[in-house]
Amino acid sequence: MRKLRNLSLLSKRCFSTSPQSFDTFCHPERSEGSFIQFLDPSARLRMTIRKVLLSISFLVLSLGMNVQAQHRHVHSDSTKRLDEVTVTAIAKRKIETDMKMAVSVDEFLASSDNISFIKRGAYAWEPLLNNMSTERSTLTIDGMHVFGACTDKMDPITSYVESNNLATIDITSGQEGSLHGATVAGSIDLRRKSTPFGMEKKWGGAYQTGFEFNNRQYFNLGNVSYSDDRFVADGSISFRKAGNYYDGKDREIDHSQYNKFNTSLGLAYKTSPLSSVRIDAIYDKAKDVGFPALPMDLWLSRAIITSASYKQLFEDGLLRVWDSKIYFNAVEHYMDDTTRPENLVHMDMPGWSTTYGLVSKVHLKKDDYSSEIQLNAYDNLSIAEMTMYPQDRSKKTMFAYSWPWVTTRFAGLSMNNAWDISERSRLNFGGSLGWNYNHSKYVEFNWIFYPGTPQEKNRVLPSLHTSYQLQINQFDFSVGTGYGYRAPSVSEGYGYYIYNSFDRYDYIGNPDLKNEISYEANASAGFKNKRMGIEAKANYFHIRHYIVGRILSLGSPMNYQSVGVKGYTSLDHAKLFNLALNANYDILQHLHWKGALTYARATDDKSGNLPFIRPLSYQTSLYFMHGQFGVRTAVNGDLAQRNYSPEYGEDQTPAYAVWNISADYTFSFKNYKMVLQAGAENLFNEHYSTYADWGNIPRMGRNIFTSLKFSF
Ligand SMILES: [Cu+2]
Repeated sequence: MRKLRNLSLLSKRCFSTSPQSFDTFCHPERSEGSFIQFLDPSARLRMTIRKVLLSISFLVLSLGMNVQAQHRHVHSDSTKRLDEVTVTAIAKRKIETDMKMAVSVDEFLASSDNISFIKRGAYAWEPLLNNMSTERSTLTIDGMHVFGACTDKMDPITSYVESNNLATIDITSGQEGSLHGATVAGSIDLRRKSTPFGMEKKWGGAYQTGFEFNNRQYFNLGNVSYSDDRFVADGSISFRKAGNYYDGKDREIDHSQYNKFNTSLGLAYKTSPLSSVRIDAIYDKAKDVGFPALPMDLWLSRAIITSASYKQLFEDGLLRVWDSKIYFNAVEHYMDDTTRPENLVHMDMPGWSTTYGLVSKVHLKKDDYSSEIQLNAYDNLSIAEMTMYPQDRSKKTMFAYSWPWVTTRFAGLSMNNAWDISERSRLNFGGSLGWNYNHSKYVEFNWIFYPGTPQEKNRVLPSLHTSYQLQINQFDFSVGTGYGYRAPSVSEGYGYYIYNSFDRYDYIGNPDLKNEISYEANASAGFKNKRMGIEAKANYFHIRHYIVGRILSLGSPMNYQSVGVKGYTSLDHAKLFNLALNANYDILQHLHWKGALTYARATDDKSGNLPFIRPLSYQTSLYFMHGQFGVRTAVNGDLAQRNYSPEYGEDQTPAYAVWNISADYTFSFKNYKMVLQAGAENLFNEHYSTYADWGNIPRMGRNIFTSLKFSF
């Protein structure tokens, strides 16, 4: 069996993006319990039960089974030149960046040019795709939906994986990313490692360790795999621990430490020559994580992410692969504001998110036509509480649900098709139809601002997209368009007094918000020969009913830091434009240059600026290798932010440039391949913060890093 493969690559043309960027809220402390009503006596008990359940489910699932197996590399003979183009555009095949081989998932994502980040500290950056916040993209792990349990976005799901259990990250821009569910900005799918079955018994593995001087971070990452013709096992374990970092003026940034533990296990068994079952589990725990830009830190966050899958291949006919997976994941998140002496009143603000789901996908292929059809279904329950205490902890003064037990159910069918019209041209087209249901158990909270709003809400979310790719000699071109809906997120629909420390407002969700509707156009052009490549990619989004927070006249702030109350509401429309230019040139056989430039512009319906839009940014790097040595140097920076938005709490951010350098040496020791690397980030100790650093917290100053990797 050769075949399938290019299916999964189908229409993923991705625009990758770059570092740093965006988002919205944060939290808390709140005070005087004006509104808040009742107490739920069962709350504590529930926490304990959940803990127990969490551990049980981990056990059960570790014994369980999951599907997925030989994903990889079955090559299609009809995969012509076009595929190469598509593949390179897709995603990086290795979790490391040009500068650094031992990177965190965030650092890796930052090397893509359509990703930017909102940073609230050194940990768990919130990824923005096409300069849009996480509500507007679908974030999945192998197609599984996982939702963070923090009302303040301290835990994007990228914080629950580790670089040594991922194979790659697929970033798909716009409606072409609708395969995993309704989206506006696109999709980010974190793909776990999954070793293929082999003919003979084979062990593989790697161990990486390192130390970074600025924040005294040390990490140990290990992974092993075993494969034979019937059985495969993949396992990984990792620890990271970092202290506070120091900025470009050598000042310590308080509350910027973190601790992370992550482990994963995957077991696959071949049930017949063409079928297999697989079970996977990831357990992640972050403890004592500081968020210098927020008024509180993270005491503990835990996630268990499990799945069981079955995969069947077919030798002949239209249907080539059928891959189905059931999954379960649970996340718990406990914030802690007692570490901040400036808080006179303390709040307990835990959150829980539990998701069950199903993903079932078929790959079809006949002659020049290939297709993937995917069914997605999930059920999520999001709960967040706040309990306020005065100095005397025994006197509880207020309790409220900031997510009042909100259930989200989604079911949708998506399809991506590719038709190779000729050797040089391909047409991609597809769409999806989804149903989104919400239920708020404690609707009393929603009634405080929106009296009589229904407890349940159903939404229908359609999407369509098409694109055309053409290759003429060394040139390739594409044009595409898309249309799609998204439902409001749990916070946008049902959030209750979620404090945003960026603009210092408390945010209230509106259950009756309209769906956002995106109209999108995109285009790219590239040239490539043996020595150089250059590519330009652009996209434009016109989004109707764009959801933002607007000041509400009623309601008083709950928290002494907060200046008022904002309700989520829809603008008539907003417009976003993104442009990325990339080039590379081989100056000598062993000396390579790469450069990138990104530009974005976004405005609301009154031509005012939208927040968290990256100013003009650039990156240029040189890579030299000789024998077993490699040396790289890179400069990247943003120009001054001209189009900022005071209305949404932004101030102007000046230009900055950061220079990085690293060197590595590769050698063999017995049967091990070893790589030793050392380098410096922000070599000149530039003091800066970016447009998307929450609260203008300065970024890390000079950081010397070292790492050692050996693999067998
Ligand atoms: Cu949090």
